[in-house]
Amino acid sequence: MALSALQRTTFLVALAGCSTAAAPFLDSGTGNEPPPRPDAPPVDMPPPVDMPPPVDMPPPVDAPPGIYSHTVTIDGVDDFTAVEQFATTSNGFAARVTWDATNIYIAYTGADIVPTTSDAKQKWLFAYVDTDPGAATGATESQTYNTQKAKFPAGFGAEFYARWRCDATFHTLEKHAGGASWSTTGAVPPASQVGPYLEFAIPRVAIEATGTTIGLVTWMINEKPGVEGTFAGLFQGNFTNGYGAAMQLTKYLRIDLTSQNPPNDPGNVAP
Ligand SMILES: [Ca+2]
Ligand SMILES: [Ca+2]
Repeated sequence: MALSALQRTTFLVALAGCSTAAAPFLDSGTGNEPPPRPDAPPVDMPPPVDMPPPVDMPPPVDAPPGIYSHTVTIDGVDDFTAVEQFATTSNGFAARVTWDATNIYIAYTGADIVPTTSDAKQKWLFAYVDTDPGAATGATESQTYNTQKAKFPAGFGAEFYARWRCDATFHTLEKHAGGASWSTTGAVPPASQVGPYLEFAIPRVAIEATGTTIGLVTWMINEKPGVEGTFAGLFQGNFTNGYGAAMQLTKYLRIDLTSQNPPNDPGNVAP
């Protein structure tokens, strides 16, 4: 339908009112400003301000070293590395130790780890832990098995120990309860044994280890009457294998949780 003249006018005014792009120049009133020329060049945008060049980071100067950490999978497969290996007081037995933010990992190899070994129900692997080495706290001697125990090295006082019975049917985490008393905790260390290889983890939370160092001593015993013996101690030369009514240990592994040094670094031998 054709628009009437009045309708067309209203429609065009409405269009003009809506337009901004075509808004006419409005004199501000001074009358001195020349109207912009239709071909006035666009106002130049200021040139972009150059971003300042990246400041070179200064090279690290004596940057703090990383800390040593290695997570082991408890699956019966040996995944310890060369720097985590330790000779023991027995030629046929080797120890492995490493750690991460969550656990201390310990492994042993040797014929008596095989559950069918003779006297398997009377052979044990012990791992005693000092959560504050040097602080003169905790037990100065191990728990007695039959007639044997160990006396700890200077500076080592145990708060906990893990024990593994070589028939592979029993292992626990024990807590020092004062004097010669120990009590079994509810934390059973994850462990896996395959043939002559045993690996287990001691959760740092289970031993209430909140400091930056942890002391560790490990060894094995046979508690069978008549053939009692103490052997396979961590660190070759720690003690002389044999019957140990009070076997004097002379060395422990001092784990420094803030150090980049690997487990078998000579600096970790204490005292
Ligand atoms: Ca493993
Ligand atoms: Ca202690």
